Amino acid sequence: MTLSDNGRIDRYRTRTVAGTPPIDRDDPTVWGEIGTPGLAEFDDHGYAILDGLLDRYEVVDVVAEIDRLTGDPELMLDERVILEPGSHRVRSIFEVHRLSALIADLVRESRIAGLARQILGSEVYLHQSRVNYMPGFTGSGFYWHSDFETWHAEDGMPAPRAVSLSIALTDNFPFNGSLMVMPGSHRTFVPCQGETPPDHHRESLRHQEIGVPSQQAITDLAGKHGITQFTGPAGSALLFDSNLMHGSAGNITPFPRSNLFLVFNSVDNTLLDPFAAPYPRPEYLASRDFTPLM
Ligand code: 6CS
Ligand code: FE
Repeated sequence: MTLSDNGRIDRYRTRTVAGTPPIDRDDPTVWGEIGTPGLAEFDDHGYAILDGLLDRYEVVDVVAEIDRLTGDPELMLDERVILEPGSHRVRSIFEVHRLSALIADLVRESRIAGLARQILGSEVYLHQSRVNYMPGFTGSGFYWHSDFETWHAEDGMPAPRAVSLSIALTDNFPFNGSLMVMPGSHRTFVPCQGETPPDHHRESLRHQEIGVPSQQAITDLAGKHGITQFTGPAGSALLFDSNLMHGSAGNITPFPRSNLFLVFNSVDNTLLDPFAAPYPRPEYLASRDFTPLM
């Protein structure tokens, strides 16, 4: 246990100048009843695949909603829209639950928010929502990272008591940039070397350079846990722990890949000041409205 720069006890110290070795996570993964079907596996692997979470009609509705958003020229000037590096194509749109009533309603449904409540053993609120697009031919990937490392350092999330749900809106093949995960890696916290510069967060969403683990740490984790990939038809989903090591390669196929990404945090794990950044990121990346989803 060490102290963060502003003197708080910090069990997940990261972004130091010199770098520090990986540590065992001392928080649980499943905070609810472990006896609930499927939760023991989630606890072991740090993720679960949900086949057919949305049916094909629901996928069509969500995709139409997102096409409406990307077709809105005014929204394209909004800071919530992140473009691909070196192009004008949309990479991510954040806060989609505020831009779309259909998505807001979907998030609250018990088959969605209820999953997070079961794992986190408490009421939950939405920490972040986004749509990620990986266009065909030119889609660039996301380098290996733990989401919790960023949320802790830059958003002030105290503990890895959050889960992400990535709902496939297109088919995910092994060859169109689908997400790779290291099963079981959620039990290890990998601190990243290098202080967080001010105002880097938008660039980091295009191409992450701060908050990336060392090649040695990735090599060790991959050697211990191996790598698997989430593939499946549109409507299937991946539910994963906030500290699971994951990443994706680019997409040179003609088949685009998009997903709706929702992050649920426990109401008992609400954000503080950042643990390793000069100031908090904007609310469209890290909500400070902690109202439970009902
Ligand atoms: O910024 C975020 O909240 C998430 N996105 C990226 C590209 N990295 C950190 C975290 O997963
Ligand atoms: Fe991520």
